[in-house]
Amino acid sequence: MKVDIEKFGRIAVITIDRPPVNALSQALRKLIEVRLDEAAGDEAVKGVVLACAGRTFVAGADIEELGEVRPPTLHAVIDKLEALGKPSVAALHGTALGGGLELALGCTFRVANRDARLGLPEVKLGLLPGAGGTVRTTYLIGAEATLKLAGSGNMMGVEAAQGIGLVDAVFDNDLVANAIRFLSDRIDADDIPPPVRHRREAMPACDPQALESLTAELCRKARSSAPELAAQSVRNALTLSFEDAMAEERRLFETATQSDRFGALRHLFFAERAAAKPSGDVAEAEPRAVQTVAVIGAGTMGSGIAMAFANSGFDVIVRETDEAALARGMERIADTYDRSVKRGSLSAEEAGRRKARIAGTVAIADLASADLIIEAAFEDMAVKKTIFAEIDAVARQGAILATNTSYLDVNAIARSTTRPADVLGLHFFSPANVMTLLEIVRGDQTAPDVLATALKLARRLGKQPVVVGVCHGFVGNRMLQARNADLSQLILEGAKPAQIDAAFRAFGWPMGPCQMQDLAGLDIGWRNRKALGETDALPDRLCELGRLGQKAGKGWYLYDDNHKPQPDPDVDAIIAEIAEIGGIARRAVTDAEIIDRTHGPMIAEGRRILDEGIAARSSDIDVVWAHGYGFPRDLGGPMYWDDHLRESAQEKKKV
Ligand code: T1G
Repeated sequence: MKVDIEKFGRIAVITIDRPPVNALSQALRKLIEVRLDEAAGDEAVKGVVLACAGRTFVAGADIEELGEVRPPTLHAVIDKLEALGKPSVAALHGTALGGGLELALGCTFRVANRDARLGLPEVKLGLLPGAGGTVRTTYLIGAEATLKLAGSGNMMGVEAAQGIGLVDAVFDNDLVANAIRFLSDRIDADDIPPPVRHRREAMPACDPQALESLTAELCRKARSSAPELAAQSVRNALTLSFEDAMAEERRLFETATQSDRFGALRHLFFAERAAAKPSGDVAEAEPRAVQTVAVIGAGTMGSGIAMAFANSGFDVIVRETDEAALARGMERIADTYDRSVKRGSLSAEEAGRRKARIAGTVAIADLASADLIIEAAFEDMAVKKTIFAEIDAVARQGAILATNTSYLDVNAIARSTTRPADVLGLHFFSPANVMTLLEIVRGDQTAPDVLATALKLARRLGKQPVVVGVCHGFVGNRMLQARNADLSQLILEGAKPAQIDAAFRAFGWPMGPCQMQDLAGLDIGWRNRKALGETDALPDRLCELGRLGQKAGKGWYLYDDNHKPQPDPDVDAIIAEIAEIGGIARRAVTDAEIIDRTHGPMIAEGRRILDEGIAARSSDIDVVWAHGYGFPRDLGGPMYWDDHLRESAQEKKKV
């Protein structure tokens, strides 16, 4: 880690260098202060360029150190930068995020590489910017634009940033040289604005009502109240003095860093990166090259997987057994892209490029050129073994053969080929072109370079990978079965479906288990139980009565034309009848009991999964649940919640 200073005539260039992302640790802040003092004290220096080495400008404060106030604070460094008494320019490349953007706001100007991006992602950690990001930014670009940035945590491109005055110039290359020239020209033209803290008068006007509705929308999208923090601080920037607004921002920030929510979100931040990083023999292995991907099956999963790869620039071949099925699959893909274009989330040109990357075929021989073949056929072991024997016969040497199975034994599938080392599971979650989780199922014989390839593919697909071992349902679905195992009993004892779903939503889930089963179709569980020779009287009865869920207009609930779930007295009658047959006395069931009897077994199953080595880390399980099942991120994942938050939540309930 170092901070260099070099003079180019009257301009001093200070270069920050702390791989991998120039995160602002306490030690780094000290080194920056030393260089700022040097520049301030050198009469020959008339201007300062602040740049970074490596792949990005400062990507924020060091998240590891957040919550510990260790001088010099970032505030102090930015204040020193502003008080240089000489104009300065931040030269932005990569991702200038959080404290990095705040540092840049301490400069007179900001210039950037055309492909750079800026953001205030603190909200994704349950925080708000803590070093002027809601105050100086509001002065520069206005309250609404600031809240959009700080309340969503999304990154912004530099053209857009320049359009709202966050960036003063954009360059295609030679960033530092251009920054030096930019600053020199401004000095020569005596065109130097005051520090950002003094630009409040020029602040764009703001409609308070628009701010309120934007805040509500941001909280809804985030499924969290965290955006409220940034909104409050932006409002302070409009009404308080700079000093008071900054003091309030600092107070809100320090309080937020002590919250359970921040602890949970920081846990997930590092857990996601740990899960994605190759380790052991996989870290030593060289990933194989993959450009052409074949997908077997063009149903819901197959078409979603095909789009996921096409969206990331791969060439895709979709194979179905007959022309009619292939046509349906290709039509499903085209319709999905057309809907995205209609919604405005994708340009017609980009949709055309993505569609053009997906070819269809019924000839298994056409898969011979594929680097990776993913089977997404019917969830039946005999069907999968037949398919793998077929593709084993045509696939080129070195091709990777993957199954998208949600539950089945990947080792048994691998044994149906002559190349078990090339076989693994790639368990996508539906819709595969949207959901971020990818369970990478490592078979007993899967080669390390095949795992390394899968991890590299996940990054290119923008997926969150978790490597899991082979067992029925791997990590997520195995624990989901445990979570729902007592559901019928709870309902027969007295907890209605609507109460259970409401208790889950109050916990933070986007949807409860009964509504989720209606959405997916009750017949999925019914088919699985029959395949295993098991019964579950209540949902079995619903299925026998054709109450298969939302697609049938009724399941646990009755559905109106807008698919809105309504409690159904007929279901209450079915519950009462089956409870009576089973001699189950009905009683009031508390929400706490509902959570205990669903989340308890799920977490116990997670502990068994760890003991069996199916998951390498407890935090991997949290990542599976946060990305694949909507476990509330503010609670860190099921294992983190059980280890750190469950007791205190129960204590709070007792008060
Ligand atoms: N602090 C510490 N480590 C960080 C870090 C950070 N801010 N950002 C990344 N890392 C580590 C990460 O753990 C990984 O480590 C390596 O860098 C590569 O990261 C006062 C309080 C910048 C877009 O939230 O979004 O500023 O695993 O795998 O995919 O108001 O990292 O290699 O050991 O993610 O290329 C606000 C978080 C902080 C940005 C790059 N900033 N980082 O993505 O690499 S709070 C953020 C990212 C703050 C101020 C507040 C991404 C990235 P390892 P990576 P990437």
